[in-house]
Amino acid sequence: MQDFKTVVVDTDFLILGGGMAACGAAVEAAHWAKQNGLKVTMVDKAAVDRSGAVAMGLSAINQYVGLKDGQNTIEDYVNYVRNDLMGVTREDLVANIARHVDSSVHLFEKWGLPIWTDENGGYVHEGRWQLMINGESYKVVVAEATKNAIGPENIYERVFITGPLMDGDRCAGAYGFSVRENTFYVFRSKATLVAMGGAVHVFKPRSSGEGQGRAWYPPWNAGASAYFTLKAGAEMTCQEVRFIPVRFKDAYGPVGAWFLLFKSRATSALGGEYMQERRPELENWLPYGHVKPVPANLRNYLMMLDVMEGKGPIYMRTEEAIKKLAEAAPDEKTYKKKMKELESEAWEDFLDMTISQAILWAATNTAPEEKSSEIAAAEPYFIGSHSGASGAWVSGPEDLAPPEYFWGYDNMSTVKGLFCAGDASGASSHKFSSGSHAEGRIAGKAAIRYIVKENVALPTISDETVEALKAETYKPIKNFADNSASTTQKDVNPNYLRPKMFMLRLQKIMDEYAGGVSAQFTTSKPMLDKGLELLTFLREDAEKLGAEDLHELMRCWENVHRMYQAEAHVRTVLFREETRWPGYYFRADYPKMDEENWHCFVNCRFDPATATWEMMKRPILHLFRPAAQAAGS
Ligand code: SFD
Ligand code: AMP
Repeated sequence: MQDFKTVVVDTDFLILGGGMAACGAAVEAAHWAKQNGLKVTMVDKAAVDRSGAVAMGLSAINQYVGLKDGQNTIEDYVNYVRNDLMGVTREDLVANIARHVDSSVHLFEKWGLPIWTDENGGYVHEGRWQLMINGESYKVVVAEATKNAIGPENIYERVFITGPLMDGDRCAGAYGFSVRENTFYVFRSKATLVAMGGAVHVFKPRSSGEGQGRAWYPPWNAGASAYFTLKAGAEMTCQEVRFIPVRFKDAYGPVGAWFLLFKSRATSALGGEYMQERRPELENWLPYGHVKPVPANLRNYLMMLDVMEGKGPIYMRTEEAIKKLAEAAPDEKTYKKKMKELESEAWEDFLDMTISQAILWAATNTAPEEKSSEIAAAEPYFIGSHSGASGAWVSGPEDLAPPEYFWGYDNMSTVKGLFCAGDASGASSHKFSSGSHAEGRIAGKAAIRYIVKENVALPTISDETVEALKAETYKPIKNFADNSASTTQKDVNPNYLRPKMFMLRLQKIMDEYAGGVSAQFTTSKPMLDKGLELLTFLREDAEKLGAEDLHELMRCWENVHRMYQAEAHVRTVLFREETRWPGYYFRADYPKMDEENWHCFVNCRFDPATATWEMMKRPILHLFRPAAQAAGS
């Protein structure tokens, strides 16, 4: 086996990840750090310019409250989020993000992001909360501001974070490895922010075989946030709340612009509009069945009912929507011009953020103004920033959070010195790219305050600890190097398991037992129990992962991270004995919502010392009017 050198980096505030939340944290923390003579360091497994979910760009900013123009109030946003999550939301966290998100959007614009404006200079809205952008360079713009704020010399790119560095009960940094060089990194810090995104490819994707690797959310967000916080011993929340997005089938193009901007209908192959025809079903999910917009999972559910009755494929009626919008034109010439404009907007929507969808349209001779496109419910994702809610249980802001939700510093997890934001923090959905950036800013400021106020010192980490973490990190390299010569076919070896096979096994377990696509998103106690048993064997076999090179080493650890996310999910779905989010998953043995017993958060904690899990209920406390009411789209 090769030699791997060890580099120890000392910093005050360590930011893990280089995505939207991380970049928000960096710009805000840089300001406060400068005033206090502190150092801020960022570590990303990729290159910040094009890392994370916004790598390809985006075509909309999905959270803009518009407080400046009095368009909406914070309470409006909280109501919208609470309703969309079937009542399960930390209102203090959502409100805190909502009151800061507009300023992140204004910063993006100042830094050079083109936001569409109308003839009066106002922002063009996609829907009530969403703004249209020319977003192909969104991430580059946000990254540039980050580099300017903390200095490129403080950004470590292509360094994969493996796990947390602990100093007793506080988080004191992280360790990981370069995916390009033989270097093991130990980052010692006074405060650490986890912002390494959500988890993709925990479940078997619809795109397997020929389309393997394709997904809606980025496959390189592989559960590092969940692993890190679990391994640090932090309490986690909403681990059952996976997100199933409806997407253009096979290339995962988002649907928001079609439903909201183009005002398209989705119909079954027979022409029926499930959102109308199936409306009576919503009565079974009150009060949430009555709110506007209909919660995302219930929209999914109504579509799934059509699919289960054999009425598929389901189509986004793009040609109908485009023609309807153009028909408002007063004459033929304006009509033609409008048609061209809409056609280019339709392509731009995907070229800005999901290029593979535009390629699929081209490959299948699809002109959206002429032909409908199939849509389908995708496989489950773990993402605290969109319409899922999984993540760490974090402290709310002092002025809004009730005592049950407050323990000192905004966005600090239940572990001292460990902060979380974006996909990494839970129960505060619908923050998207802009809200994640804003939440990063909130967490970044709080982390600096924590360092200064608590006068935190750098930890002492023994050489033995460093050597043990290093040996654990590179074990897959050793497994492979020691054993690969014993067989002629490197993939087949009794002494190690390559990461791809490991991932396929994890995905199969989750798909079949935890309610994936091929199980029609349905599971039950016996299925979950069996899934847990199989996950136990998988955990044993994780010791035998083998990596041929540094790239495969990253793949090994990504899959270990996914496995922990999977177990947290299975245990939480098992604990919550009801079906609260039909359309995300169904408990066949508890097919109804049970407000009396389960109007609560389900939290869990992994004890790293004993490798045991603890499950608990936490109360949902309302800060705003809890009435289920129209919140608008
Ligand atoms: O319409 C490690 N999102 C959308 N948000 C919007 O505001 N508008 C849209 O139009 C959106 N759409 C959309 C979106 C996402 C995707 C993939 C598509 C379309 C195709 C959602 C947002 O992008 C999302 O909510 C935020 O980006 C979340 O921010 P954050 O910071 O929680 O995650 P990140 O940006 O993905 O960054 C994660 C970072 O972690 C790094 N990382 N670093 C070190 N070690 C490890 N082990 C690591 N693992 C991960 C990553 O490299 C990255 O830097 S629409 O469809 O909804
Ligand atoms: P998506 O493209 O599905 O990620 O959605 C982008 C934004 O539009 C998110 O804020 C969604 O919640 C919202 N959205 C998507 N479809 C609908 C719909 N049919 N009704 C209301 N809001 C929607």
